[in-house]
Formats: sequence, C-alpha cells, structure tokens
Amino acid sequence: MNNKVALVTGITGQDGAYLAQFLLTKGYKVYGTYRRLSTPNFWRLQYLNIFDDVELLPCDLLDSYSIIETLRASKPDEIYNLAAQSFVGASFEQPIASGEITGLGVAKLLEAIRLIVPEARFYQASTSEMYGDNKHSYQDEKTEFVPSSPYAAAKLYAHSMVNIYRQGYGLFASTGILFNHESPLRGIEFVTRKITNAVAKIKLGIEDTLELGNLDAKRDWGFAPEYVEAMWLILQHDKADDFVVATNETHTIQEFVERAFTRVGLNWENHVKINEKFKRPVDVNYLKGNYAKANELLGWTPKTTFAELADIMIDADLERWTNWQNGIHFSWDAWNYPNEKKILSRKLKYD
Ligand code: NAP
Ligand code: F7E
Repeated sequence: MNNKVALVTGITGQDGAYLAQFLLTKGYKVYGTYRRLSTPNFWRLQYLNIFDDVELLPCDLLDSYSIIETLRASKPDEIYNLAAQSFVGASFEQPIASGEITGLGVAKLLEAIRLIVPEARFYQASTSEMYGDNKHSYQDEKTEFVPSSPYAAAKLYAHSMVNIYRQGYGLFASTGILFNHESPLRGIEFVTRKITNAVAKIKLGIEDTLELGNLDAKRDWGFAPEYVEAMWLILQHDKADDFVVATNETHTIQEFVERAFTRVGLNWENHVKINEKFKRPVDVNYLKGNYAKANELLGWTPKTTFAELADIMIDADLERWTNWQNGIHFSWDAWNYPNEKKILSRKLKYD
C-alpha cells in the first residue's frame, strides 16, 4: 500500500476498470462510483478479476448530494472523473441528458471538491472530439476547439470549467485530452468493438452481415491500458495542466474493418453493408493527435500499434464467442445485445 486513496468515477466503464486495476498495482486504496441500474453492470471489474479489490459507492453525476456523499465517504487524494454519457451517436439522440451528465455534472463535481476536499488532485477525461471537424493536419494542446456534437460541446464546457477552477480557486485540476482508445473492454456500440464483435460472430457462423455508417472517417486509435497510465502520470506531474494523449497516427474506419476481417481470413466486402442509420448528422472526419508534450513532461509514449490493437480485440471476441458456443458461462456484455439494428433512431435515417 502507498497509503493514497483514489476515487474513480465511472469505474464500470472501459477506462474505469483498467484504471482501477492499474491503481491497485500501485498500492492505492481504490473507490469507484457506479450507477444504480436495473441490471447490475460490473462485468468489466469481474473480467479483470478486481471486483473484490475495489470499494464501490453509488453516485450519479446528475445528483449533487450523491457526489457530496461520495467525497465524504472516500476522502480521496486523487479523483479521476471518467463518468460520462460517452457515446457521440447517443448524444444526438439525447442532447440534454448528455449535457447534464457530461457537462454540468463536472461543474457539480468541481464545486463539491472545492468545498469538501480542495487539496485533492483532480483529473478530467477530456477528449479529441472537442476539436470537431477541424482542418488541421494534427491536433495538440494549442489547437482550437470546434465541437461538432452535443457530446463534444458538453465535454468542452467541462474542460473549460476545469481550467476555471484551476485558475480561479487554485485546485490541482488537470485534463487529459485523450484521442480514441480501445480494448476488449470497449463498449459494444463504439465502432471498433462493434466491428470485432461482429467479425467474430461472422467467422463462427452466428451472423452474416455487419452494418456500418461512415467508413471514411479517420481516427487516432490507441490501446486503453496505456492511456490510463497517462491519466495517472498527469496527476503525478508537479503542476496541473492539459495534456494530449494520442499515437500520432490516423486510420480510416475501413482500414480497421479490413484488418479485422483479414485476421480471421475473410473478405470484408462480402459482409459489410452501409446503413444510413449509422451516419451522424455531423461527423468528425479527421483526428490525428500529437503527444509531444506528454512525452516530454510525463515520459509517456504509446506502445501498441494499430494492427496489434485490432488483433487483440478480434482475438478476445473470437475467444468469447467460441466459449459461448461451448456453453462456458462468464461475465460479458455481447451475448444479450443481439443486434444494434433493432434500435430505432429518432433523428437519424432508418428504413
Ligand atoms: P464508458 O465505457 O462509456 O464509461 C462511462 C462511465 O460513466 C460508465 O461507468 C458509466 O456507468 C458512467 N456514467 C454514465 N452516466 C453516468 C452518470 N449520470 N453518473 C455517473 N456515472 C455515469 O467510457 P470510457 O470509454 O471508459 O471513457 C471514460 C471517459 O473518458 C468518459 O468520460 C469518456 O467520455 C472519456 N473519453 C473516452 C475516450 C475513449 O476513446 N474511450 C476518449 C476520450 C475521452 P454505467 O456503466 O452505469 O453506464
Ligand atoms: O465512432 C464512425 C463514426 O463511436 C468512430 C468515444 O469514446 O472516442 C469515441 O467517440 C467513427 C465515427 O467513436 C459506425 O461515424 C461508422 O466517425 O467508435 P465511435 P467516436 O465518435 O470517435 C472519442 C475520443 C470520445 O471521447 C468518445 O467518448 O466511426 N462509424 N460506422 C461508426 N461509429 C459507430 N459507433 N457505429 C457505426 O456503425
């Protein structure tokens, strides 16, 4: 133990689970917040085998009093705010809820920190989505933000509030402007995991087609376990600041599709269909980060390549579906999410 206490909001999400695992290896006592749901959602903590090692506190960013109770109960030295409505597509469907959770929720949290634990170090999960549909060859800490979705607008509000609380109240409040990062624990609606889950099912004969939207968008994709280490390094730095975390590479969605199908020996063109429903009213077409500052000041560098990332995800989903076919039971998200096609969209086009 290092006698330090960390509070991770959104511990049930991809990054929350990996960050909790990382902090436990560093000797932290780890508290994590979860939302009360009709069906409990602890599969990632179980998957990493750390469910019994973390302390769970009920907290919703919509509810200031639950935030206050969480801070009082945990008395954290470090707070990692990962909780958000994080799906860009859904933010077009529910812009108000996305703003209240992902934007205003952070203001509620900062106010509570200012009043209850002002000495705590605070990390905010900012995002490359804040750059929007920009025209720059790469984006770094100096690039202007032009958000292109309700999600990005909410995140930019939160990002601005962190800077205001740092300057105005002297909080040790930092942000990581993280570009897309993926893993076998990635939420099933996000494009990489949607692809690897479907490719595994197609390979095993459970499904035949994969419907996608915009294949031309480009993303800077890294490996999530490496990105949570960057979050920790940001809070160990001697000064609160903003840091871009990225790979400095960019690839189209189609390249990811090709890599995933090739991994299992199939031709993607025989299985992929375009469905307008999965195109967004406004998309971010090009993202490529520059992590020079994080490298220079934090010593952080990405390690897993684009191809390795796709292979790790494909192999994990193939193993899960193979186990499922063999009647092996384990904690997992995909088996009871049969088909995203079932979900009707209010604003996007559908058949
Ligand atoms: P994720 O898997 O969607 O996890 C989001 C977490 O937030 C979940 O634990 C979720 O709980 C929780 N949450 C949602 N609404 C909440 C509310 N009203 N109150 C409290 N908690 C709530 O997201 P992720 O990929 O791990 O990303 C972590 C953070 O980094 C997010 O803030 C995301 O916006 C940001 N980010 C992600 C990326 C990326 O590429 N992954 C890049 C940049 C920034 P449930 O399990 O109950 O839904
Ligand atoms: O979309 C295109 C889609 O949903 C990537 C979040 O973690 O990273 C994530 O946001 C691209 C977009 O991630 C489908 O139009 C095509 O251009 O995987 P995504 P995202 O929107 O980049 C950032 C950094 C965050 O902060 C967010 O929290 O893929 N795309 N066809 C599709 N996307 C989805 N989801 N589904 C499709 O069928």
